[in-house]
Amino acid sequence: TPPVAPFAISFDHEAARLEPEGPTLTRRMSDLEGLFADHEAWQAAVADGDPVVYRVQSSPVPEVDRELPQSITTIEPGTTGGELWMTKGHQHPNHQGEIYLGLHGAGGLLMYDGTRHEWIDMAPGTIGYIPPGWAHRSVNTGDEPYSFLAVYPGGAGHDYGWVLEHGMGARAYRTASGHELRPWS
Ligand code: S6P
Ligand code: ZN
Repeated sequence: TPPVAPFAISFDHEAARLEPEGPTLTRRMSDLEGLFADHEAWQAAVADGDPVVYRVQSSPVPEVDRELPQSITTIEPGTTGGELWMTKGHQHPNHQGEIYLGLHGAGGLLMYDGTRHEWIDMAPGTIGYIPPGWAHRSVNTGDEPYSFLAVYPGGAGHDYGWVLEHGMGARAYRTASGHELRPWS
């Protein structure tokens, strides 16, 4: 793929959209198999309408080495077996860093390096830094959609199997007063 020519991307903060548009990815509950601790609650949610859990909308910068793609993820509010709705989570196989910028709603950025986990509360204006080698998952901790902008190296790659194999170190649950992290189960 040849490098793209310079171009302007309009960042519609209110709508949480990038224009021009590249690919949009929609993840439904059925796409999150094996990720929630409560498998029966997950199955019930799939059977009960298989709701959209999150969408990822990208600008047209390709995911290839040395390019710098961006995307906006919007996670719907909800819980499954008490566990807050979240992204699948992945590791970058080439161990490259990434930044997230909170746009709307309340969320969390859970990171795990295979030994330790870290959590960053994400609000509009928060930049969450993901260092190389830390798997990352985003969580909606609020009761409205949570959106953030991600900027990442095009050659980073996305390893989803890593999370299935190693977990994320902790899980985020809804509580009466907000949310809490519990040890991985
Ligand atoms: C890409 C970046 C995000 C996620 C998106 C969805 O490196 O971290 O754009 O892809 O938030 O999460 P996931 O885990 O399904 O890719
Ligand atoms: Zn990433």
